[in-house]
Amino acid sequence: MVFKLRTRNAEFETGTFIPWVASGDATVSDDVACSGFWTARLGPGTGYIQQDGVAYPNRSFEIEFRVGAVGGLATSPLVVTLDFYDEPTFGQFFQWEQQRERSGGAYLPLPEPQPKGRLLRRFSFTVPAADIPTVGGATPVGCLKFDLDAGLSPNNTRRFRLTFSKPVAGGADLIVDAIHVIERTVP
Ligand SMILES: [Ca+2]
Repeated sequence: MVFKLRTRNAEFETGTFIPWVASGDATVSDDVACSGFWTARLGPGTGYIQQDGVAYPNRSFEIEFRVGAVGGLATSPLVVTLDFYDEPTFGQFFQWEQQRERSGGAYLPLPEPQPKGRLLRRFSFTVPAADIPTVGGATPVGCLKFDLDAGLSPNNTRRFRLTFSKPVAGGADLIVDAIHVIERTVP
């Protein structure tokens, strides 16, 4: 069996989002993290983070991550989606990412967010607000760890798009950290 870790900057320890793309109230923070020192932080409004990557067809996918609510009660769920696309090349989105990386992470306007290609399958999972533990104190803090079976990538899969979103404004900020997409060959 062959496995690959498909997310890049999975732990946010670069202190930047690159190559994640963030929208709305989403920051990279070193106040309180689930692992290491840095984490993605969503809130107080709505927001999401998203990453595109290479994926092969007919592989089994898992999503690992940690989540916590900083210093109070979560009132928003956390929604995870993993989309599989058939487009073999990266579009404007990826070129933008490369350009941003070369420029040292300088601000560039966000590109058109729609990926090229056809959506083949969507895996979606919601962590209810009531299940997200309140965390605080010295970093790293004890977040809730998930290990989701996201099923098989369909025929013609060439790329994934992973999104974590806080869809409801208000409540404690959510931290999401140590995000790994694991692709395995099926025995
Ligand atoms: Ca981290």
